[in-house]
Amino acid sequence: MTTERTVATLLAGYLRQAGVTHVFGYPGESVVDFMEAARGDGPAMVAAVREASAAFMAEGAAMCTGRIGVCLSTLGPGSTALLNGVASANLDRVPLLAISGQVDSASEQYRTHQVVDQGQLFAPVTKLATRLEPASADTVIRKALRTATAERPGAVHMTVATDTFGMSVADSGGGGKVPPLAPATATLDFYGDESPLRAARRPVLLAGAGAVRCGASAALATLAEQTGMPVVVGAMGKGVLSEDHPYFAGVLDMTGHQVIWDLLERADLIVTAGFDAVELITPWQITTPVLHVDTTPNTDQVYPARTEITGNVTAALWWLAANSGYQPRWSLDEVAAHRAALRAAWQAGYVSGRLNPSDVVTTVRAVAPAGTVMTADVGSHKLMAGQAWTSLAPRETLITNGLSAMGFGLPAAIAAALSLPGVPAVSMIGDGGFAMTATELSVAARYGLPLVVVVFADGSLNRIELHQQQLGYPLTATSVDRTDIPALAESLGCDGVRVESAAGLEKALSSAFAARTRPLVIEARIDPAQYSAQY
Ligand SMILES: Cc1ncc(C[n+]2csc(CCOP(=O)(O)OP(=O)(O)O)c2C)c(N)n1
Ligand SMILES: [Mg+2]
Repeated sequence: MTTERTVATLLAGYLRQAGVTHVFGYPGESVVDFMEAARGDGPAMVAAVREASAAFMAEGAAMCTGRIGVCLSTLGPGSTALLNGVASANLDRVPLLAISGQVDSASEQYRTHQVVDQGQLFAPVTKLATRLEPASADTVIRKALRTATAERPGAVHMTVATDTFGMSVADSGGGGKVPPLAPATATLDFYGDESPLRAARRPVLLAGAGAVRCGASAALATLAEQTGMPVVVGAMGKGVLSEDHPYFAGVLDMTGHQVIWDLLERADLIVTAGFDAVELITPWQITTPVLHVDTTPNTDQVYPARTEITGNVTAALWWLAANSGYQPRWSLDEVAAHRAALRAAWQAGYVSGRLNPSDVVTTVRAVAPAGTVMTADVGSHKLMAGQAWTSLAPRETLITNGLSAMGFGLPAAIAAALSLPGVPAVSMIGDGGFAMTATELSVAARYGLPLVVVVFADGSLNRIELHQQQLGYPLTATSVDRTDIPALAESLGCDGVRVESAAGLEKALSSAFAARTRPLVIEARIDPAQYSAQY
């Protein structure tokens, strides 16, 4: 039996079934039929201030929920604006479906007004750039969902001509049902003879976003405890081992990174657990042997590995726990001493009596309730927050390290607050990234989100300024024009406050996580000396 429906209702229905609650986008004539189809039973359309932010919102929603994120734009100027966030999700290995309209199919081959070849535009920054046609829509939607979510996940772009949305589709032959959208649950493939972990005396675990996707927290903690292995995590795997765990050993390539690289260099084996090369900032220069454990083979070859275990990361870690002996390799005192050295590294350059970047992170962490989702933007503040923020569970810290595009932090926090009602959300962003996305605050205000936005106001694009200084160049184009951030926030429907000391910040935060219906924006006037000392 076949049922008649339109391409637009078919697509909206598939998204609902895939657990998508929001489509983040910006309207245009070409997509109003889809927006109308989604209006009734959802997913709900959230209008961002610009498409670039909509794509980051979709990425943030996917990161915190584990489900595919969806963003929507019109043709041409809309789709080109969407590009950055789509590339971001792809490089961050986050499942994302980006949908853009296109002129009517009859005129697409010759019209010039607002027409770009979106297939070519998105091909290099997606796993798949496809288009919906009525005859194959049912299959192509499933293909898009499965491609975006299959390991390693990433972005899929879909072009839909204006007239196509309203056309009837025949849903037949087992269509209409979403395919599996998660990593395989139990398979394991072994490459190389023996697990080198049995013989290792100073092994270290290096966990990443793949461990989060496979839900590997319990297996990771058990393996670490049983074999006495310190656990380093990539920035996008933060929280996969609770950072108050005695075997937690820090975040790779965030502030204080040399202490972590020294630990990895001194180890006699690195056991990766869903660690992905996109979680690196510095090149891999150490020669410690690696046992590669991931959902995919070691095709990047950023590090050589003679043994690979591929499949579900959780299953691989349980297998290793059962087959690696019970002899603790590191004592808890040794791991604690390492953590103390790491803490000293991210505190280095602390200036008493000033508002240091580390103060901002630790002060907010101290008052943020358990379960708070924290998003960071990109710059010096990200490196500090990535290390100094204590993550207690996976998907609570949203950081981009693939494309590492400024403009991610605020939209991602808005999406987290929308996707997880009742869950506190805080965004830590630089004044440069804030300037790029500040008007999105009106979206947070529109929905009455109790979001806390902390702007690290140092008057500079600090990360780039430090680089200019190191090269001995005069500072050029790296200052950030001072704005009255609280006044700007209030004009966008938020509360705003400026602080210049840790005590002032504590006061501003005193009711920040209480029941509120307006976002709170805190301009934290920091002294960036700590960044310079650590560069
Ligand atoms: C979209 C984009 N443009 C440029 C860069 C390069 N970049 C990396 S960090 C940085 C400085 C960010 O400044 P700010 O937001 O003030 O954060 P801070 O470094 O001062 O903490 C820049 C320009 C980038 N990552 N993304
Ligand atoms: Mg700055």
